[in-house]
Amino acid sequence: MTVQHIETIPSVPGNHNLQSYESAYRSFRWEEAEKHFTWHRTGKCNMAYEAIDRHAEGALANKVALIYEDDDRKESYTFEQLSKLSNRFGNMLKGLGIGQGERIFFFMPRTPEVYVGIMGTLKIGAIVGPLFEAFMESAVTDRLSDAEAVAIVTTSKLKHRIPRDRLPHLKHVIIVDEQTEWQPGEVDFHVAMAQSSEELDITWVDREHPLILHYTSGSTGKPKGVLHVHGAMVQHYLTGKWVLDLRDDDIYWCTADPGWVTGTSYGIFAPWLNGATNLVRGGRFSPERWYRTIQDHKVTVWYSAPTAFRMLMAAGDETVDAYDLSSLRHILSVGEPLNPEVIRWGMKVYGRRIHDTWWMTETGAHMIVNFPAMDIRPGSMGKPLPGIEAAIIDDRGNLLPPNRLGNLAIRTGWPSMMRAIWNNPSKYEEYFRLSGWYVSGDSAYMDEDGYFWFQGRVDDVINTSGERVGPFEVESKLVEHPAVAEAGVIGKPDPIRGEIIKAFIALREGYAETSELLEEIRVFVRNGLSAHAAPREIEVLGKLPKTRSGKIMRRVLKAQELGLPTGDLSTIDD
Ligand code: 6R9
Repeated sequence: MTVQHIETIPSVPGNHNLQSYESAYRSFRWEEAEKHFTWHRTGKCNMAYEAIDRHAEGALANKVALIYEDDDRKESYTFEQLSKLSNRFGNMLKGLGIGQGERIFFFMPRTPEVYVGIMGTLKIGAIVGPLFEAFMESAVTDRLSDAEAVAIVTTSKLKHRIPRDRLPHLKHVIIVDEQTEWQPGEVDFHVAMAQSSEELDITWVDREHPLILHYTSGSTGKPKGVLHVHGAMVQHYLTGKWVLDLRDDDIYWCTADPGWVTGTSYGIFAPWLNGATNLVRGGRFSPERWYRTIQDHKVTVWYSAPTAFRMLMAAGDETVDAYDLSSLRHILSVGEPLNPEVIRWGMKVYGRRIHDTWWMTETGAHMIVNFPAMDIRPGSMGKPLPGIEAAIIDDRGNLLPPNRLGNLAIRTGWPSMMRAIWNNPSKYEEYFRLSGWYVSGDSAYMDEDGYFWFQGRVDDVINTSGERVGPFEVESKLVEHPAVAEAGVIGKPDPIRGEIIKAFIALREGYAETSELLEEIRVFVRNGLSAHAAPREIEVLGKLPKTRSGKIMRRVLKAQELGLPTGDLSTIDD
């Protein structure tokens, strides 16, 4: 493995919510942070109370909690309004006979109804199940039947993907838009909301009470239902404060859909626990519309993903120049490794650092991040959050020394850790097979200074001529080449070398595939990284297969290359 960093981008001095990482890390105790919440006094809590009602009862009642916009709708809601609307929704569910612990799914575009509905569901102690609107019938069916969902909130267009006859537990289909014909079991959201009281006695729950069930796809087999609890709020709150660096006057925009954990932990819980104004943009990605959103709403904190930043980079610097993005104060990224080239480009066009954050559906909240008050080493995901012990271990659980590639693991027992895989205890146990550790399935190393460097999923690490190569460093070098917009790298079995490196790339606009160009790209990687890391094969694709959350699906590239079954494709982007 090549260790070749120490490009550093220093922090800009300023008033960050976390001023000194080192001292916070040494002295931190979760118990201190927990004092912020009701259970400290009463033994009971509720996420929706802390996120919405607490503010609605206090000084922030008339502060805008949610700004919503898509190409047709532009709306905003104060904390007080959201409190009343979510009370109505909670009462609506109660009226349908739904109670604590039952599963309510949301299968629709991310409009305000989703945010109201999620809060209302939590207020009565029921469990939220968010789904991407793009899921087709079998993906929806798998998840609803595994969770034995009793109700689903959806639209007249999407309801046809919900086969009621195959879902015996599903009693209610709540439709949020207009339709002319109503089937038995369908509920008119607007009528039922109007008929429900805006007064609700919130259901106080234990901190271990289930909150949300996020389905995440494994590479093989059916999706796993990752279960989180209300007590996760401590970590959502604290990371909102320290990592997102949220302040009172921030306009915060997380670009993720609630179907992905980023769209709930950081698109709902963290900002509202911190009393921030949360902007939600519906509709699909477009560089122009995204920049317009930042400009028009004066977005200050922006949380997005490498795939989006790479697309913005490919759209060209002129696009950036056409907008006033001077409101931006803090930019963050999650979901995939953040290529150093993207960070350098961000410095050039936004004049700001993009802060990488690493975590997973299973971890529920940030684990390893770049804090605003910390030097960034481009290509590194940063350092563990205070209260989190991260390590690189071998397959038997032994700690590995710095700069050795191994399993990225976290010492068990942090507040936002998943509490179960729904209906699948043995899958849950697998994560904890090395005593005392949560094994992430990611491959990484830690440098001498404690920065963590992601290399790939453990299954994606390539063994070529006896060298272990992480696909990420090859991909990052590839996207430094001006012709390459995106890259996905796999190991392809080879009788002599074990595996060879094969790269799939998408070209930037204005470039055509020629054998000279591909050779130039190969030489570029060889000179920039090493001979053994240079792809022996490069194939140009129109676009790379990605998940709905923007992750390049290397296992799909590999399966296709080898003519093998592609496994679960329910989360693939179309
Ligand atoms: C939040 C989220 C988790 C997997 C994770 C890793 C990859 C996420 C990353 C990253 C490198 C980062 N991943 N953040 N890889 N650098 N900053 O993405 O959850 O959808 O469950 O995915 O995503 O491989 O294990 P989830």
